[in-house]
Parts: sequence; structure tokens; C-alpha cells
Amino acid sequence: MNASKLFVAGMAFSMSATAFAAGAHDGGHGHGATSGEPGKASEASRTITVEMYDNYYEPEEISVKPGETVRFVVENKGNLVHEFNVGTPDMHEAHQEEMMMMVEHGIIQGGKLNHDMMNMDMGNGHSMKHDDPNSVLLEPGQSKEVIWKFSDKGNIEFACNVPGHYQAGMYGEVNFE
Ligand SMILES: [Cu+2]
Repeated sequence: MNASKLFVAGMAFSMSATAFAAGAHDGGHGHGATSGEPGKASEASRTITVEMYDNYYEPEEISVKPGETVRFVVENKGNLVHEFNVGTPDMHEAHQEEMMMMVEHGIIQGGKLNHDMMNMDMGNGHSMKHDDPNSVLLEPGQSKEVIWKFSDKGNIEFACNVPGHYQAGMYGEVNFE
């Protein structure tokens, strides 16, 4: 792939990422209504530590109350890059296409992330940063927090959308008490 083709593909990626983000922030309906919204640390009722391995989570599933805000501490204990992403199966499917682009562009390289490329301005004010509030993308040994407010009962999973990982079983159910 030559440089100009790479640039055009990058633009397409960043436009789809923007459309996705707009959908997620769309309060009363659509995807946002079933997965919840970014939470405040001060409102978190508890902390759940989630360990990521190649290719599964520990714990394999979690239980929450509708409306509960949970502070997740996510630790990558595997040898590959992994994601922790809270969403509906449809959201995960859409995000897997974006992650495929990140692999094709060399942003995700097995056990490493190309941070320079993630921060690169694509020329339209957007970048390929992976910074949605419902997810973290971690290199081996990294740990980060996600604070999420679950709004209602729904079909919600936490999942890794790095290509092949979801298919290998790297997702877990969110059960509502
Ligand atoms: Cu993974």
C-alpha cells in the first residue's frame, strides 16, 4: 500500500470512528441506551478487577444492578494487546471492523501498540487514538481504569475486539441482578 492510499484509508477509519462516537453519546436511544454511559469515580459503588489473558478474561462474567456505577481496574496479564470494551454485541461487531483497520495500519502489532501512529493527526483533526470512554486497549503489563454507569437491563458484554479474540471466546456476560 502506498502512502496516499494509506492516508485515504486512515481518513475513512477516522470518519467511521467519529460516527460511532456520535452514536454512543446519543443519550435517549440507539446504542447508548442499552450499554450505559461514562460514570463518575465518586459514584462508583465498588471496584471490579478484570485480568486479561490470551485470550480470555478473569472473571469470565460479572453481575451488576441496573443503574450501578462500577470502577473497573483492567490489567493485561497476557502476551498480546487486549481490549476491555463494554457494549452490546452490535457495538462489538462494529468495533471489530475498526480494530481490523488498526491491525492493517500496523497500529496493533501482536504484543505492541504503535503510539506514534495512534496520535498522528489524520489531517482533519481526528486521529486513530483508541479513547472511547467505554473501553481501554492495553499492551502486556499495562493497567487502566474504566468507570461505567450501567443504565438498564440489556444484552451487554465486555469484549476484546482485537481481530480474532472475540471469536476465540474473549468476551463475558454482564448479568443484571
Ligand atoms: Cu484480546
